[in-house]
Formats: sequence, C-alpha cells, structure tokens
Amino acid sequence: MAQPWWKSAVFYQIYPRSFADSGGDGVGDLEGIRSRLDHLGWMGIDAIWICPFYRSPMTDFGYDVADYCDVDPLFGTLEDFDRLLADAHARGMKVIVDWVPNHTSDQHPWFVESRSSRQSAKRDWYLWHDGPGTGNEGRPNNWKAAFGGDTWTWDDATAQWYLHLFLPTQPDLNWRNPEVEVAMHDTLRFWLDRGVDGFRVDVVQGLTKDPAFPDDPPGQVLPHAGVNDCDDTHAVLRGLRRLADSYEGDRMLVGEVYLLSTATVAKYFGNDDELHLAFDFTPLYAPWDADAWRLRIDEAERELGSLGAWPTWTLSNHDNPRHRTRYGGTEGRARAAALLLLTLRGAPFVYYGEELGLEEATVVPSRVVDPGGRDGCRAPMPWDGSAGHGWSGAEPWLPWSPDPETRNVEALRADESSILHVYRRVLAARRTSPALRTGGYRALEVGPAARTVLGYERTADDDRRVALVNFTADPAEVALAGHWTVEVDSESTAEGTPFAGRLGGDQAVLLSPAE
Ligand code: TEU
Repeated sequence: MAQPWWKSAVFYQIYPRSFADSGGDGVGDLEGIRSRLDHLGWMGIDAIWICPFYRSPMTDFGYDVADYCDVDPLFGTLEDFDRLLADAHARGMKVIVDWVPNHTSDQHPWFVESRSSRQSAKRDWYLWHDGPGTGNEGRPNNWKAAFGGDTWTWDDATAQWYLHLFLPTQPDLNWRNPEVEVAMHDTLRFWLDRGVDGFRVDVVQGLTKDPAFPDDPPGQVLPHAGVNDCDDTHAVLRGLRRLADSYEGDRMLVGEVYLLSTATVAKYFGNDDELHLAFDFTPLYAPWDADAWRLRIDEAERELGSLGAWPTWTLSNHDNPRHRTRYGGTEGRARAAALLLLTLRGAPFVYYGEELGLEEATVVPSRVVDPGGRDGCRAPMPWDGSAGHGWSGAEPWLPWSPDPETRNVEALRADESSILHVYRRVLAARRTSPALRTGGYRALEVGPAARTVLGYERTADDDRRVALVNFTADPAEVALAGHWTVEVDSESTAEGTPFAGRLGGDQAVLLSPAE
C-alpha cells in the first residue's frame, strides 16, 4: 500500500516574519518565502510549515488571530498565498499552515461580539465565568497563564471573567459549543479548498477544559497550558480528522501537544482517528547526551510503535532557544545533531536557519519584543554576505544571529564542507534509501563507547543503513559487526570510504553496507 506523503517527508518550519522580506519593511512575507523556495528545493525539503500569517494585532506575533480566512497585510495577500502554494506544488513541495484553534485574538469579531453583552449570541463562544465572590473579588480558579499572570481577565462592561491560557489578548474559545466547532471547521475548509496539504495545530492539549475548572495543585509551577489534558479533546480531534480525511490527497494534521510525556502525547493519535502526527517535545528538552537520547528514542519506539503511530523529531522551533546554543555552541555538535535528526525513524522538522548552524541571537533588552522572551530564536535568515544579508530596505525586526557575514546561505552553499551541505547530503541519502525514509529502527550495541556514542540501524527489506553519533568532544572507538562505507560524514566531504571503527569528537556518520 502506498504510504501517505507525510510519512517520508522532511518538514521545514518557516517563521514568516523572519524568513525573507520582499516588501523592504524589515518583516518577512509570503512573497519573500516564494522567492526563496529554491533554497529549500536545493536542500531537499519535502514540505514547509508556515507559522501564522493571518490578520492579527500581533500581540503574540500572529498566534492571536483576528481573521482565520485572510492574510495580514504585513505578510501580503491571499493572492500571494495562492502563488506561493502553486509554486511550492509545482516543485513537488507540500505546504502546511498553522491553525490556532485554542484561542482567537480579542480583536476577532467573534470575541468583540461575545464581550459586548451577556446576552450576545456569541457569549458562549468563549469561556466566561463568575468568580467565587461578588464582582471581581477573586478569580474563578488559580490557573496560571503561559506568559505570566493569571488565566482570567475581568471584563468591566459585562462584569465577568474570561479565560485565556496565554495572553489576555488571546481569549480561549469554547469548543463545547457546537457553533464554535462548525465555525472553526469552516476556517479549515477555507484553506483545504485553496489546496493546502495540512495544518500544524496549535495548543492541541488546550482545546477542552475540565468543565468543573478545578484549581491546579498548590505549588504547581507550570502554566495551566502545560498540564491541561482533558479527555473531551479527543472527540474534537476525531471531528478534525474526519474533516481532513474527507479531502483528496492525504491532507494531514500535525498537532502541538505540549504535555511533556511521550505516553501522554501518544493518546492524541487516538485509534488512528485523531492527529496524523504529533510533536513530542521531550527530546527537544533532552540534553545533548547519548543516554538521554537513547531513553527518548526508546520511549518513542515503545509508546508510538505499539500504536503504529509515526514519530516526529524536532530540535528547534520558534518557542525555544536554538539547539546549537543549547548543546554548547559548537558547530560540530550542530552537524552531528543534524545527522541524528534526519536519520531517526519518523518525520524530522527542520527549523529555518538550523541548516546554517545558526546560534541564538543576542537581543538587548531594548530590542526584546516577544511577551515570552523568545526573540533569540527568531532572528532574520541571513541570505548573503551583503550589508543587508538579502534583506534590502529597512533594518529587520530583530537583530542577526552571530556572524551573518560568513554564516549565510550564499556562503555556505558555495562551500561543500559547510553544515548546510551536511543537511543536503543526508537528505539526498534519505531519498535513495527506503530504510531511512520509512524503515524500522533498532538500537545497536556499539561496545565500550556505548555511554557516549549512539548507534542504530534502519532497515527496510534488504536496504540497511547505520547511524553513529558521538555525543562528546572526545574521540571514540566503535565496535560494529560487518563492513560499512561512510555515506555521509558530519565533519568531512571525504565520503565513500570504508568506516574504520573510529569517530572523532562531536562526529556523526551515516553508513551503508560495503559492496
Ligand atoms: O505554543 C504553546 C505552548 O504550548 C508553549 O508556548 C507553552 O505552553 C508555553 O511555553 C508555556 O510553558 C504555541 C505557539 O507555538 C506559541 O508560539 C504561541 O505563543 C502559543 O501557542 C500561543 O498561541
């Protein structure tokens, strides 16, 4: 049976403000993305995920949506989107868009109407509650919001509290109201009808809340968004899945399930009738350590493998410091991490710029703009070595990551020994290897270096590959049965040579059986 495209795809996450600017205003846009598809095609990317570009007051940089069915003028127009989609499709590249169903902007006409009066027809579209006392004496419960403060904001005009797991400008929708479900399904249809290949679904775990709104345990430090896990969400997801599956062409849903346990994330695949894919952020929060990663991988194999669910792998995204920086800052580690990310069993998600080995940008206090302080991983993509690095016009909205003069697409593309070419070579290897694309996974015993070197085999019928990743700066001897040829080396372009059983510090290799 043919596999759905998303099983063997390598995804690339684009933060549209930061990718490429066609308008010269210092903020990236859809036409900018279109003009840079060459880079992604050249690298070997199969699908792009574009973070929100909808109409928005931008208090959470687009995750506060004021109109799900239009493009914010900052990013262009619907016609720009159609052109981008057509160009991507013409290259055989899929496009998924971000969908933010847990909350809208407080400027969304639905919320404006909802807050206009207690009798509003849309009052129940959001989560309005009385407090325990009279008026605004005390909140309905003790939940904490994701970027600080409480999840409840008092509305003076109608004298009730409304719930927001994130900012006060992001009121939570009431998914128990069937009209909300219908209206939100319509927003999905709008994009499915335009031809998108799927959605990245924001804050899946938040969609329904315990109707009793119980307090979180005293002493819990996590914001409520990080622990909300209500069974009724699964019915919502089955509805979304039916809608996606009713379209031709394997339209897919990849959900952000921000509950830091693989076993919990596994529930959101349902019985193959909920999410097609789900992010599991436990590996993202794992340190760069062979044992820690072995544990994470084993867990994914166990929890998802038993369901027949397909894992996803993410090292960096727009909410967390870039992995190169988290792993200690050396480019060698970022190279080894790339080989790991792109050879594990599952769908890898590359975050824009990681293929250049970008580090966190230093953002001085006067330039911090994000309420969650996540600016450092959202620096503009440096395209070339010119003064504006491909951003002609206004100064980009955030400062550059270190060394854009040398660490940019043009320079690294011209240098076959660069990290960018490591990404490209592993992606090329994936294309010709069923084992790497959709094959099975088996952990390998690699001898005395087992505490520092992770080794695994991928197999599909008689196709076999081995990956070895040295997690430390010290060289290591590896015991490996059989004869192997180096197909990709994270450190050098001298490939096609026999593997000699030795890894340098921070080195990773992809091996194929010697002829
Ligand atoms: O992130 C939601 C999310 O789960 C994390 O931000 C987490 O809840 C938070 O760090 C608290 O610990 C998504 C988007 O990825 C993020 O950019 C948005 O700001 C957020 O939703 C709200 O839409």
